[in-house]
Amino acid sequence: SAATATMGDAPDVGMDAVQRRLMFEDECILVDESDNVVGHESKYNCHLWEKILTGKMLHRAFSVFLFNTKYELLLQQRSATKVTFPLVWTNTCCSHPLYRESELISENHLGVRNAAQRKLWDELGIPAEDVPVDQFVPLSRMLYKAPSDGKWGEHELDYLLFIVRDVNVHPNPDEVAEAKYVNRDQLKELLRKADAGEDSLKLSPWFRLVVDNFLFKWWDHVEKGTLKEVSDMETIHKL
Ligand code: DMA
Ligand code: MN
Repeated sequence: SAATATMGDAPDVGMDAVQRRLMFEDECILVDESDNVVGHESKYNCHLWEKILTGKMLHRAFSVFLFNTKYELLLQQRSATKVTFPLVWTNTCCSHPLYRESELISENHLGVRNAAQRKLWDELGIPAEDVPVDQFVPLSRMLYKAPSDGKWGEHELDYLLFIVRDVNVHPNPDEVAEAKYVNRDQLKELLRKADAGEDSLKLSPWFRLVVDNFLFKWWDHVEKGTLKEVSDMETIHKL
């Protein structure tokens, strides 16, 4: 239980109340390396590095990349109160489909699409009607593991979802410190600064993996309107 897990656990005492609630309420979907559902586990346990090291906490996640019709990508800086990866810059929105009927639907990846729509509203105040579930283009899946600070980390099978829409954005300060659109040159400048350690700018490890492996080639297809041609939902990239 929550009480047992946190009892006498000094580092959790300072955990933000909103984030703590999500840590225990959100039930993540455990998968094997082929993305078969094998169980479920609290968001809290899924992100404890000590448990991740057992290899039993691999869970399903998604990363949304939202472009406006000028083909600029919306980025967010995670809030200071996030338990994992606070204040890092990353793609538009990331989270987990939850262990509930509406988010477990495998047909056409509808469960992951529903979760993406839910979290775009939660994190960025983007209304559901601005991001219809059929407008997400699932491009691929990647498997990665990354430590955060202290006792936290990620081990995820991450669905990469692209969407091109002009939307209303009202960031939720519990989740997002800042949100901004970037074109390719502005993103390259951000990458340069992060690499040089300038302005204490940090990028999330999963965003970095997508940038280094896929993003610029997929951006061409965003601009040409040919994203569906490069979608490959058969391969799971182990990065
Ligand atoms: C988890 O994101 C998913 C990825 C791809 C890192 P998160 O830590 O932002 O999850 P949540 O928004 O549910 O806290
Ligand atoms: Mn996760």
